[in-house]
Formats: sequence, structure tokens, C-alpha cells
Amino acid sequence: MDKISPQGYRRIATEEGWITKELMDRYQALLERGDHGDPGFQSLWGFFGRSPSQRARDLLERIQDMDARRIADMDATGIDMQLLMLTSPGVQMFQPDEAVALAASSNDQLAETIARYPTRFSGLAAFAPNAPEAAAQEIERGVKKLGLKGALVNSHTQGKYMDDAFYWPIFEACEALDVPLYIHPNTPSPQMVEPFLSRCLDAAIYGFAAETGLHVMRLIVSGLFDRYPRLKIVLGHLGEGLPFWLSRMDFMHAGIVRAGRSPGALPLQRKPSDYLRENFYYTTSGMAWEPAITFVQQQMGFDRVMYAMDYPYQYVAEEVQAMDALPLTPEQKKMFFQTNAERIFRL
Ligand code: 1DF
Ligand code: MN
Repeated sequence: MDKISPQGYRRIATEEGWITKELMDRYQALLERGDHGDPGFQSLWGFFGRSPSQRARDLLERIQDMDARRIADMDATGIDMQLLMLTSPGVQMFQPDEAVALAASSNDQLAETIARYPTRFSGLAAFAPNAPEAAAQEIERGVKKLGLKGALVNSHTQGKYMDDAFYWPIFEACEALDVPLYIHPNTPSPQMVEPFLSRCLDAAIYGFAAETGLHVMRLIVSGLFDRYPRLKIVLGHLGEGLPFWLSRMDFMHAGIVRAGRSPGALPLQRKPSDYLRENFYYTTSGMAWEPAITFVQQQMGFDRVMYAMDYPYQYVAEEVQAMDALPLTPEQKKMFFQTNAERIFRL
């Protein structure tokens, strides 16, 4: 397990995508029928699932391979371990009964994959947000029975956001189990996606961050973290832009509350930025850019920022080399690549 890597730390990549054959078949069926009501999904998986382009074909192959091909890609880039999560939007396209069954099946398959390569793979549990009680049970099964290290949600579920009390059982389960919930992007919800689509801004180029940042802000101002103060959330992409907003969000939130401007914005026990500093952790997925990483480390703490590649979407060897060259002390670099992930996900 603790093979010593020549660079002095194990590289653990913490937002790595995969998909089951079963789920890919269901995606293809949804795309075929076209009646799923999610233009963002159509745009994203209409491309990756059906485009004859090299990028889409490579991605389809890589994302479904859970054996030699993936391990070879990890070896080629010096990745010791991938923390796997069911790629976006996961099971969240489906109605509750089907989503619950698909989550269980994918978690079983993930556990089997990890059992085959226990030193190379770890993973987070998928769940069906639209069936919160079943979701809470599945997260518990995933953690206690399958050895998964937390749970994963791909932002909105069919246009619904998790600040509603309907979803409380899910947060309660994560807090009680003391495992993190990774809030991964989805394409913007049907309510907001329209102006993104015509310029192809709906996915990782920007729309993901707009959607997921909004979702997180809704959670914060709803008072969710006053209700579940020990809840741990992980965000990819260096926090979806939110670390850049810390000062302004506090100023504006205080003014909104003081003026009693909206029943949807009630007083909080802490400043919005406090929750982002105290309840959240950050991964670099797809943001292999020194100035941005340095900023988030300085603002959020060196113990809260972890490396992620975002395989197979951002499978770029040069980025790993650039991360090795970050201006960090040897101790900070080991935290960044290895020990923060080991602590936060209990690897
Ligand atoms: C993309 C990027 C797709 C990320 C993803 O899942 C994803 C992309 C569908 O490039 O379209 O997870 N990402 O996290 O940056
Ligand atoms: Mn991702």
C-alpha cells in the first residue's frame, strides 16, 4: 500500500470519472428518445456519447475501462491512486426507483473494481437524490459494507437543488457517518441552461462552475451548515470560482439580511465565507494553474486543497509535471498530493 514513490509522495487524484456499461446504455437510450427534458445532458452526452470525433471516442473508451488501460494511463502520468466517482450526471437523470437501483448496482461494481486493485483505486458512493431516505441508506451501505469513502452528487437533480428540507436525510447520513459529500458539477439546470447552449458554454468551460457555484451558495444561505455544522463538502475545480468571492459575498449577504430583503435569506450563525473555510475542501481538477492554486491554498489553508486530474476529461501528463513543480515546501507538496486526501477521505 505504502510503496514509496521516488518523488517522496504518492500522487492521489481525487476527482476521477468512470461509468458503468449499464448506465452508458441508459444514456444512449435517453439520447435516442430525446424526451428527458434536460438540454444540458443532451449537449454533454450527445457529444461524448455519439460524436465521431477523436476526443469523444477516446473518452468513451477510457471512461468505461476499469482495468489495464486505466492503470496504464495512471502509470504513464505517475498517478498512484484514483478516487473514482460516477461521471456526471450519474443516476440523476432517472426517476427514483430506477435511480436507486442504478446507484446500488454502480456502487457494487465500484467496490468490485477496488477489490481488484486495492492500492490503485478508491471511490465515492453514488446515490439517488430524488429518493432521500433510500439515498441515506445507500450512502451508509456504501461506506460501511462496500468500503467507499464518502458520497458524490452531480449538482442539480432534474432542476432541483439540495437546499430544500426534502434532502436533509442525505446530509444527516453524511454527517452521522462523518464522511464527505463531493458536490461535482452538472450542466446548468433546465431553468438556466438556455443562454449557455448556443455558444457551447454549458459544460466544463464555464457552465459547470456557474451551476455548481450557484448550488453551493444556495446551500450556504439556506442555513444548511447551521443545521449540520460538522458536514464536510468537497468541491472540485478549486471551488467553482467561489474562493474569489469570499469578501463580496460576506458584504452583500450582511446587507441583504440587515435589510430583511428576502424570506429566502435569513440570518446565519457564521459569515458565508466561514462555511467555505470551515466546512469545505477543494480539489484542483482541471485547474492545473499555479496562481489560482496558490490563491486557494492561501485563502482556504494548505490542509484543504487536494490534487485531482479529472481523468479522463483532462488527461494531460504535462499538468502533473506542472503540479510537481508548484512552489511548495516538501511537506506542503506531500499534503497536496497525498496526506490531505488520506485524511479527508480516510484512505
Ligand atoms: C467534463 C469535465 C465532463 C468534467 C465531466 O463529466 C466532468 C467535460 C461529464 O470536459 O465536458 O466531470 N470536469 O469535472 O471538469
Ligand atoms: Mn469531473
